Amino acid sequence: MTRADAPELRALIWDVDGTLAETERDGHRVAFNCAFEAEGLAWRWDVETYGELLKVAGGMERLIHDMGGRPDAPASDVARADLARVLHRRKNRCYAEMLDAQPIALRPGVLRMMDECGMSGIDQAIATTTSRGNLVALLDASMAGDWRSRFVALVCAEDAPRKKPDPQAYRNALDALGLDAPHAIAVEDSPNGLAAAHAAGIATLITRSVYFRNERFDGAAAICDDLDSRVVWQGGEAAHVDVAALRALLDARRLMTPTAASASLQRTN
Ligand code: XBP
Ligand code: MG
Repeated sequence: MTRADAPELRALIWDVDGTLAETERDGHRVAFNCAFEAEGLAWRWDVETYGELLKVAGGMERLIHDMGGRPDAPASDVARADLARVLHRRKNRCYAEMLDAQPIALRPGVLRMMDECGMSGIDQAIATTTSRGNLVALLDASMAGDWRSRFVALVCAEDAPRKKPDPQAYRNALDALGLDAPHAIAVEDSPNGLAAAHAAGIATLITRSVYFRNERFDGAAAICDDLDSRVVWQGGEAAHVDVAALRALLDARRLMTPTAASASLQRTN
């Protein structure tokens, strides 16, 4: 396939937690601890423990998973689910209050790339495992102006209840964009997110968040430490992520055999 007949890049689909901002370590984790305290529980999730728990996608699911290892958790599944609901609701309130009091900054290059996509006619959508309320709390606090108008679709937990690594959120985003997968790139930070986008057939740019600095991310289309840093893909690299780099990595991917496309892109620095 030549450059001329390669499908054009038409949309960027953004993950939220860990990708737009470091919301896991500094936001959700702290808010879960706030909820434990508010509900009179001595449970606390430190930075390292929470990193392990991130293997479980979804805050509610994470709570229930964690209760499995706690002798002081309710005994029955029903009672655990009830407590998880109470804690999760409280956690989301704590999260919104925290962000309102002290916004978490967007990661380097995120706003620049959103602006560049807007200027280049590349549509944007959100595909996240978190709730719409949490997304709104984050972006109301961290982005000036009418941020909603930047996105064709906001696909959140309410729209895609099957959490990543299930591809539901990404498939819904493609439907809303009216696009086939080869016209889109996903921006992700986690193995579950990469697996979800991959299963939807979408090439994925990994921007490593603090919790996933040392993951292998086999099958990623490109990897960077953040969008303002050097980005590498199979057969190319650029000093930072921009629209030209996104187009180049998509083109490079189309020329590849399936084996090369799923190969690992490890750090060379
Ligand atoms: C990240 C998640 C979420 C958040 C917490 O989602 O897995 O569960 O940790 O949010 P993504 P909730 O990376 O897809 O944005 O408590 O609302 O689940
Ligand atoms: Mg994420």
